Amino acid sequence: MVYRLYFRIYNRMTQKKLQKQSMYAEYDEDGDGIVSDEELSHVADIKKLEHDLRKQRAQRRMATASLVAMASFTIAMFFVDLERVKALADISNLFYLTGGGIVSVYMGASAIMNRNGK
Ligand SMILES: [Ca+2]
Repeated sequence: MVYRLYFRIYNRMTQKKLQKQSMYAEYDEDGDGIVSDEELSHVADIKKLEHDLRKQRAQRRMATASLVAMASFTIAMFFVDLERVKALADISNLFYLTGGGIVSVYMGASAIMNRNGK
């Protein structure tokens, strides 16, 4: 009984509160100003999730940029004279193949990840 009371007092004394506008405030899930052990244990999961989201966003941007580049290249070809288009034919073929490859790999990978529930 005395031990339990002592433990509660000790617990209250050692509880660490966050300073104002702390960078760790985002880990305080219930907003009581204290990051508990349980909340700290979620930090690794949150960090991994944020990392995955950043990676997905970068991949999506890359695929979008490839689509936009291919579209604008195609539109630009209408305003270039025929000799230059013929001269660029080899390069533009590779350009379309790699652009299409990037987009199709992105779509395939996101479809597989959705199926796996990740
Ligand atoms: Ca808390």
